[in-house]
Amino acid sequence: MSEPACLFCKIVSGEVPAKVVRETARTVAFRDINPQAPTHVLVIPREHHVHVGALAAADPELLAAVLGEAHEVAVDEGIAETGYRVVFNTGAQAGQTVFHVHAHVLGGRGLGWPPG
Ligand code: IU
Repeated sequence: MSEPACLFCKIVSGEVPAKVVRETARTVAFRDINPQAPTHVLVIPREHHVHVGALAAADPELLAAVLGEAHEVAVDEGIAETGYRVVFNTGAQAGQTVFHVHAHVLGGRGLGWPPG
């Protein structure tokens, strides 16, 4: 289940290059092209789902796998103990610009609250 016009589906297929840091049978994690923190990695399911709500409804086990990989990225990056944030921007008003669900894993600096 991939969408031909979807940028992140093209990263999954290898058609568009990305700095991949972790891969599993169902997920891919790669560095964000415009990092907002010293660690900024995106974790995506290989399957196309538009946002976290759609993924939760269609395949909760896959959502759990995405979250598990987000933590493994934090471990690999050495930020699991100091602290990190997992963000799903969901919908245009929340800042979602790529409509293939992705977990932002952010850390390596102090992160303000509330977010902007
Ligand atoms: P958003 O939550 O949908 O706004 O996040 C999309 C992210 O995808 C954003 O942080 C971009 O910098 C990132 N990104 C990328 O890593 N590679 C790309 O080719 C494109 C966007 I377009």
